[in-house]
Amino acid sequence: MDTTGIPHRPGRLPVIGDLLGSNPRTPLQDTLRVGQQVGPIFTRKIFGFEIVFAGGVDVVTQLNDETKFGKHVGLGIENLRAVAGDGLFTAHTHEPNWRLAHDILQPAFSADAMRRYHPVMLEVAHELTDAWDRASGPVDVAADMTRLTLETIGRAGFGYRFGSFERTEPHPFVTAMIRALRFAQLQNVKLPFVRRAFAGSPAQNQADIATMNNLVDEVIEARRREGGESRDLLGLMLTEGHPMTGERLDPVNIRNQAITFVVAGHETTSGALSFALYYLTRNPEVLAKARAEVDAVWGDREPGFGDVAKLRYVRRVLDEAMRLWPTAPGYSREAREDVLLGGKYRMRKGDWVIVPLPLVHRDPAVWGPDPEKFDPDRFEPAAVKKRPAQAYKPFGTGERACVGRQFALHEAVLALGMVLQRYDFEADPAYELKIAESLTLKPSGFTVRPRARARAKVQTS
Ligand code: MNH
Repeated sequence: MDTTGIPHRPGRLPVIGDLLGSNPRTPLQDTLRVGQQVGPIFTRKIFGFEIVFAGGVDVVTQLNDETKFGKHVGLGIENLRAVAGDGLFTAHTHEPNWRLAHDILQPAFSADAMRRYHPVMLEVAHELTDAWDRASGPVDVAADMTRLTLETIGRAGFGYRFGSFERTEPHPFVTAMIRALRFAQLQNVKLPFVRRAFAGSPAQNQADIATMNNLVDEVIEARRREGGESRDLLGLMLTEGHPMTGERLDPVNIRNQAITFVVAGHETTSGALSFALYYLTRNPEVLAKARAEVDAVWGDREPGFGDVAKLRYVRRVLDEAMRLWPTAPGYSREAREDVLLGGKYRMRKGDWVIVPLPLVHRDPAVWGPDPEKFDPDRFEPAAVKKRPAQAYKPFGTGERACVGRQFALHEAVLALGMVLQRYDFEADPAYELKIAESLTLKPSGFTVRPRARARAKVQTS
């Protein structure tokens, strides 16, 4: 798009542009720094390749208008098509498979479906607490939350056990997935030697994609052989047609969806849980309040399906953690027609901009003078009602927003409630929050020492 007049970081250089302010390991955090310095609409340019970002609530309200803008599949997401093809997350909205899969899979995220997933989620949460009961020292929070969420989507979605809590090394699928995602993301790095140093070789990438495809194909084959009535994600994809036309998903698309759901269905939730626990250990009064809620609502009982949504304060803790560190940290919006961005900058049909969510979620015009402060009360219903609707978008926007939102929230509130019910946490007071960026965000190197609470004799049925 025509970027004339859009502000950028001071000190932009000829040829390399803003390269000196950028680290290939922390593109998002670099972008936040620029946005906080330069303003709600800005560009970053590296070697003649210039990207427009919009982080103010006003301009994002314009961008989230579905009549004027839609999801743009570009940059990192476009690169991911090598891994996930036309799966839901990486599909262009105009590809017929997007609507087809969206409509077929919607029932997998209904309230009824959540009720069916609850026992599975509970079983996996118990595997986490079993592991923490046995732990003699500090546990790596992000690693264990990743075990929890991977295991949950594997079992609830596909009836597949990764065995995450029995392994010391990650499942081969996970190793391949992490490398393939990094490879895809780093294809945007403009300096070839830097790209190769961080991303690994194309041959390795081909092998990684094959590893992922092979496992998914095996799981699908096994289900086809065994049949069964399961109405999980895989069951719906294999047996259901479109509710209106009866059209079915083709086998290649089913594989793309399977990889999409495993990837999209665990990293983000795991990061959200990890940040929530981080903020709980840093804010003792918040932790006390959250625990008091769990004790009052659940007591020592094992939570049933209906008990999870009753943890309103625990949910606010998660909401607030995802405000500061939305683990899917942004999305792109593409103009459906010629428009003026922010009333000033000309966008032609097809031009696109990136919305870095941590900037939107810190806009002082909406979030007040101290947006960095962790305060779950920001999500009390009255406070939410006072804010513009577009000020908080951790699950994206419009028809391409997250389908897995209810799944993630049920899983995360359940797991957080269970660890609050069961443990006191001792965290290293010297730990300083360090954010690891991949496709998603996670606190890196954050550990806690979980100790069984004196009163906790939680009944297990
Ligand atoms: Mn999820 C899309 C965030 C959990 C499956 N997800 C999105 C988008 C955001 C997002 C943001 C929109 C991206 C874009 O516009 O380009 N998702 C999250 C967060 C969590 C999360 C913050 C957890 C916390 N997501 C989940 C879970 C699943 C899932 C769990 C599956 C079980 N998400 C998806 C899929 C899409 C998506 C599939 C793509 C939907 C579509 O475009 O039709």
